[in-house]
Amino acid sequence: MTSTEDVDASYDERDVSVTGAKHEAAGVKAVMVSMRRGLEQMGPARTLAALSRLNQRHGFDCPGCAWPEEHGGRKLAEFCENGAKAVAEEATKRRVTADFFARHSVAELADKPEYWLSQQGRLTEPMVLRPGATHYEPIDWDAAYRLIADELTALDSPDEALFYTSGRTSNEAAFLYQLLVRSFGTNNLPDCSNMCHESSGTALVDSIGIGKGSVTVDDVEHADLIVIAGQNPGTNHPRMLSVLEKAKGNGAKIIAVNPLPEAGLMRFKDPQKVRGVVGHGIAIADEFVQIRIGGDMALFAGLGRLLLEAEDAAPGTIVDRAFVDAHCAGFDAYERQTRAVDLDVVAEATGVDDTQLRRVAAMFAQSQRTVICWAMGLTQHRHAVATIGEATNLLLMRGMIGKPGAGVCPVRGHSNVQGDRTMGIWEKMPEAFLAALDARFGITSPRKHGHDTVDGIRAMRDGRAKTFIGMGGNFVSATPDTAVTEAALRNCALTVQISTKLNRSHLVHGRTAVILPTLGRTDKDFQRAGKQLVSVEDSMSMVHLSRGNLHPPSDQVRSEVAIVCQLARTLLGPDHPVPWEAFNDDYDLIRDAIADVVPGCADYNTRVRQPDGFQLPHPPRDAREFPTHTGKANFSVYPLEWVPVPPGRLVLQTLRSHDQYNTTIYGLDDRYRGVKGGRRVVFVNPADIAALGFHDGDRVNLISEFEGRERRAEDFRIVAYSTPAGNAAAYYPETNPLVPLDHTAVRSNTPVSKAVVVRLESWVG
Ligand SMILES: Nc1nc2c(c(=O)[nH]1)N[C@H]1C(S)=C(S)[C@@H](COP(=O)(O)OP(=O)(O)OC[C@H]3O[C@@H](n4cnc5c(=O)[nH]c(N)nc54)[C@H](O)[C@@H]3O)O[C@H]1N2
Ligand SMILES: Nc1nc2c(c(=O)[nH]1)N[C@H]1C(S)=C(S)[C@@H](COP(=O)(O)OP(=O)(O)OC[C@H]3O[C@@H](n4cnc5c(=O)[nH]c(N)nc54)[C@H](O)[C@@H]3O)O[C@H]1N2
Ligand SMILES: [Mo]
Repeated sequence: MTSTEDVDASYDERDVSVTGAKHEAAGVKAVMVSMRRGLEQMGPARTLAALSRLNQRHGFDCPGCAWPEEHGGRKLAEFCENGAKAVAEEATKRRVTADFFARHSVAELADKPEYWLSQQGRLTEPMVLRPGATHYEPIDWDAAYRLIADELTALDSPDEALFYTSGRTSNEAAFLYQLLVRSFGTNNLPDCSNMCHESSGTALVDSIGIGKGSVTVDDVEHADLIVIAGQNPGTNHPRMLSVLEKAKGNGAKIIAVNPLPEAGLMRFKDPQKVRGVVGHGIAIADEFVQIRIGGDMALFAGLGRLLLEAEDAAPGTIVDRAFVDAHCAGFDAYERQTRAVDLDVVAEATGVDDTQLRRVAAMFAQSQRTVICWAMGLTQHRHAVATIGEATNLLLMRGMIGKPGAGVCPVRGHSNVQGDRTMGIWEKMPEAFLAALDARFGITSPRKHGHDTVDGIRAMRDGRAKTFIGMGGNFVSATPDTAVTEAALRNCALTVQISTKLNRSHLVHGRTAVILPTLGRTDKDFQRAGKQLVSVEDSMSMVHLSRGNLHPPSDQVRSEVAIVCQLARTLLGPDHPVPWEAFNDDYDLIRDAIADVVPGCADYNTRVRQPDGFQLPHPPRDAREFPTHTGKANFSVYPLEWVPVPPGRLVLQTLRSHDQYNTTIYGLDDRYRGVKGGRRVVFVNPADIAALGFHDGDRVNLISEFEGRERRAEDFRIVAYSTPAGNAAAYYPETNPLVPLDHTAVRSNTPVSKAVVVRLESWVG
């Protein structure tokens, strides 16, 4: 692609077409789609170079999801359709140059959809938008660091700056970034996890003392019962399907809990097997629980009651008394509350009939090794922390933690979101971590907790935060309440985005704005000491290396580590006790520092170089030790909550299509749900469509109602779809304007993106 023309990525939402939803995931079609996207973006040589190194021992970690690689005998192509799309998106040969920014004003680009923006290609040089200017112009690196450092130094307090992180950043870059931020003097480290699995972390720290999943791939493969609640693995964690297939081969039963009959949960065709190429693949779910949005806490509570009754009928068969007595606290209170659960309320909250509830309870009762997996369908609710606590209660009662084949499995999103947390990206890191950091470097980290994502938006809105720096991500489009967030960012003196690709966060900006182009996972990274490696941690606490092998988009693009080190030197001065220059030259030195500071990382450089890396400690998994405030695993007891549907309204969940990565839109086809050529659709139960006086295919506005205020998103095509009555679904980020900033999960402060009360109104074109 030459630099004098744009990539044609225009489309008309009027062309959206809707066919029947698919009931199986993957298969040959998936391979074809991934090859086509690779060839379009990268050409044949780069496609081969990239895909043959993806998730291999000497290759790079997939920038797709955080599901672990298979160890030992990896398949030649250990990737999936959506991993291949993630790679094509990053390794594309398309380029956004200074010339591109000269041709397009910021105002013009701000009118383009995210799809158009991300299709233009990789960012190639640092750019600045001066106060009042209409266009970005080039700036050299040193001048960019100086400009940012001057703005930061001019603040009344370091707490007036926000340092956001998205979850692709390597462990090395994340460790240095939080070190820079704390050296500067603030804990304002909001991250994408605040909008993602924060509720899982909060609930699990209460229940088992560590906010991470307790299972390995091997455990999932050897479980006899796997629950998949609020997760769409066929699209968002496709490599999980082959593990589920293996588990089924070993005799596991699978229960899918979801308002939608997602293709990957129903059937799966492994494209790497002949069986995947013909026929209808294998059935995944033995039991599909089509739950009402927000009904999961009631489901787990109802199952708890039925399990306690099963214990009464056959004492000693259900409750693992030895485990509960030795390792748990709060069982009595849990038992009292759970025996009193009203099964009529459970039926109302879940929409699940008594027969199915009892069938599911029997599956739990018969299981010797249960794993519960979940993702955003549980975490993005007002009562998310309580819901995850309730799911964990079921496992604790049955002694299903800290033994092979059983445990909790929050399936993470971004490929290194878990690692970033381990490295200190959190607005409230524990004292022990801060003390170790201070001791290692001779700095004094601030102790006052910082802003998370939602509080950070409030701070910018209210003028309490004036500088925003984003280490990756697309803050404007990923966060709730788009109008409020946009105004908040425009209220800043400076916004800086360290990015691989163009996105809307470059176009909704502070008085001055800077774009710093950076290397991605697939790019080669050379520093003074030679070729550098980085490391990442997957959803199951495995830490391993990632080595890019492609030529970077331009010689102007810097690694995240280099950007942090050079900014730190400019901001903190040459006498700062952290050896920024040496860290920049040789990432082994960063890993030595990580080994000294981060728990479980001793001997990091050696262990990360073992063929499959190493696993971080997890006391509940490793030794049935529970480092909670009671020193035991805690049953959690919260009042039962669910999401009733107000009359004439729908409860809307905002979710991902099969053709996007969060705010990066790969394409316009949600193949498994049968939507093609557009994204402004709303899936509604056919009975609701009729009751509300509409027809399939009508165009409507969505109006969200929260605490007396209305928010609007216009012109969506109604698609009749299988979802419980009263529920609806539409894609994120188009629906983020509807999600109220102040509607967040209790305790985790995660925006409630899966339960937005809306009414429909005819769209008048
Ligand atoms: N290809 C691709 N891969 C990705 C991503 C991507 O955008 N594209 N994003 C990455 C990230 S950051 C994340 S966090 C993960 C997200 O992975 P998921 O959590 O699978 O993503 P969502 O599309 O938000 O899907 C939520 C699922 O929960 C269901 N659900 C909604 N409400 C409820 C409820 O109340 N109860 C229950 N039981 N189910 C409910 C929805 O129907 C849907 O199936 O994927 C990661 N992987
Ligand atoms: N309504 C609604 N809102 C949601 C959600 C939802 O389900 N519904 N889900 C939430 C969830 S789970 C998440 S995780 C957040 C996601 O929030 P973010 O992580 O902020 O968003 P992404 O779309 O993943 O960010 C994409 C951008 O990251 C940059 N990028 C990609 N790779 C790299 C890299 O290697 N380095 C750097 N520096 N930059 C890179 C590119 O410029 C790209 O444009 O959104 C949340 N928002
Ligand atoms: Mo996420």
